[in-house]
Amino acid sequence: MEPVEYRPRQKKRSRRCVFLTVVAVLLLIVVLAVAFGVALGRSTESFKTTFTDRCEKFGGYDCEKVWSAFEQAYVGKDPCKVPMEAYDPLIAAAPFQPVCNRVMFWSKTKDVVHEFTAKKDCFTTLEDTLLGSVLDHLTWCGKEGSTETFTSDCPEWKYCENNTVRSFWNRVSAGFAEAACGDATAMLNGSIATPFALDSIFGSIEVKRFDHKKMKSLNIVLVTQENNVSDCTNPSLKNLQKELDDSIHYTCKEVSEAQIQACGSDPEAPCGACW
Ligand code: N1C
Repeated sequence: MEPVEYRPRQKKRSRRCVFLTVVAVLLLIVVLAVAFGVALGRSTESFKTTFTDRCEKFGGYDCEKVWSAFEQAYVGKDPCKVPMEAYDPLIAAAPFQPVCNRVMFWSKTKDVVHEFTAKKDCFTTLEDTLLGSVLDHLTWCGKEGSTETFTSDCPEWKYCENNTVRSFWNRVSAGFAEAACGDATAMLNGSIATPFALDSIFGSIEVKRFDHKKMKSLNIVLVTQENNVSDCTNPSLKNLQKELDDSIHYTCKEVSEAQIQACGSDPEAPCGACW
């Protein structure tokens, strides 16, 4: 019963214990690192798959080439330091064709507009073009020192203005607006106090890019609801008119959301003059 005899064995056992714990922790780190790497790779792969699938479905483009032009804008960069010009090569790879008399802009009315354009083939929105349709509803960004595309934890606009996604929409919206020709339409929201907001993409980018040599008129459809807040005399719409070149004819009409929905559902309704 001399405890002294047992001490060396206890020491040996506890050393083995420490050794096994260290090995287990190292193994866990390796497994986690591999899983994380695979997950990252998958995020790039699945994003690229969505991109190319949508691009192939659209048809008429070399989607590998469009993907490379897209990727170079943000991969390996701080996601807060991607200016809209970073997407210039993308626009060059998939240029906007002029759209005459069918172009539809919108601001704070995305759902009404797309519900209408989905039912009736009268207007072309940015989401009906290759770049708009491929990237709609997606989030992406890069990271300094990485070749990956990340789809989560990308900074929002509130956090930094020159972020990957916002700069994309700014750049493609600019290209889309420059190509607008003939009579153009814009659906604005009559349920808010400022239907034409200077800090919106429509207000800060598109209206400033209209080419008066190509565009004849801008026709505002102010989408109203029962308890409407704004009408065509709204001061923000005066700001809009001030932004337009004198040679672009301006009109504004208040149209209820119900009427727009009815126009969309009526197969006999003419394209332009339903409201
Ligand atoms: O800031 P907005 O509207 O005025 O931008 C809308 C305006 C439209 O005329 C489109 O041509 O700019 C174009 N556009 C899109 O097509 C688009 N699809 C998806 C701008 N933004 C677009 N998004 C996303 O919605 C994008 O993330 C951007 O920040 C919002 C802008 O919506 P908004 O404020 O209602």
